[in-house]
Amino acid sequence: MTQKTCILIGAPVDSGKRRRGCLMGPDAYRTAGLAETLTSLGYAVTDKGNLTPAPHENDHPEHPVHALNETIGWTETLSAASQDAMTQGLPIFLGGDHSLSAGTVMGAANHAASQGRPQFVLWLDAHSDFHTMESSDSGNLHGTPVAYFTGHGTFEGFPEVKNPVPQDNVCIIGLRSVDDAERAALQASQIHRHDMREIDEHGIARPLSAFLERVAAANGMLHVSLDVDFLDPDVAPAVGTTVPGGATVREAHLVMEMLHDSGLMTSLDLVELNPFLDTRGRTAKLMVDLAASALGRRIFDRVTRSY
Ligand code: HAR
Ligand code: MN
Ligand code: MN
Ligand code: MN
Repeated sequence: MTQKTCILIGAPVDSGKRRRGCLMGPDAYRTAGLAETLTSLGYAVTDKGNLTPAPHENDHPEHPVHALNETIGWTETLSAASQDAMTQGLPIFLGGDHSLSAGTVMGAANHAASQGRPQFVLWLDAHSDFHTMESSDSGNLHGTPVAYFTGHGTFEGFPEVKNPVPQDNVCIIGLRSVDDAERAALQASQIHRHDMREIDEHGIARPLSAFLERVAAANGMLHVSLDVDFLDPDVAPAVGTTVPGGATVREAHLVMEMLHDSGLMTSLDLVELNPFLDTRGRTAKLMVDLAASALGRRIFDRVTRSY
């Protein structure tokens, strides 16, 4: 059997919002032992180091959209890197704020299209990130990538989205902070959305299984985007946009374990980690543990019933 390859790609994107610190994310994941952990699980691991944004015009500090040109530069870099890495193994993007997913998902979707396969996206987040540049009050582009890669809104200046991900192929789990304009747009969309109220009532496995069955039935490729704020801030404090009432450690691990069992995940983003806000690396370590679960680490063997 050929050894599976994980490709680590550092995406120190810090342009998607005003509070700084996500640029330290990739090195925090390295310090927390991501590569060593994946190697111990039997993967061949390649670390491509940290990327830089494509050349771009300087940003105007008064522009209502924060660091627009820098984010456009990142989208160009990351879409190319993502499409390329998809031919070499399973890319894991070490963020960086969530604006990076504009590029990573677009690159994955371009690759999927070249294979004649549909692209699906699992978005694990407190937020829906479905603003357009026009609807965003904050002007923070980390609140917009889902709109971008589904082809909703114009996104002038950004690379053209040649293979938009169909709304029906996107599933958001963990929602508990959605702005009014986003809510209206989401309700008019085909995006599958599962808020924390639903998770509380019915558990997290139900919507995830239903989604994974659809991905499998369509022979789809699956990009998973894990935002630190999907997790409850009590267990994952290192994020600028904490929202109380998030996923527990076990809920998050269950999602990752089910992803591994499904064999469907083809690319992964780890986003919004702000190591400047962490306490002794606990959030970075939890994110590494979650990635390990998604790639096959088991604490308990369900077949032999032994540790
Ligand atoms: N909806 C808010 C805004 O657009 C907050 C968006 C926060 N996004 C992230 N990633 N932190 O989910 O400004
Ligand atoms: Mn997000
Ligand atoms: Mn979020
Ligand atoms: Mn659904």
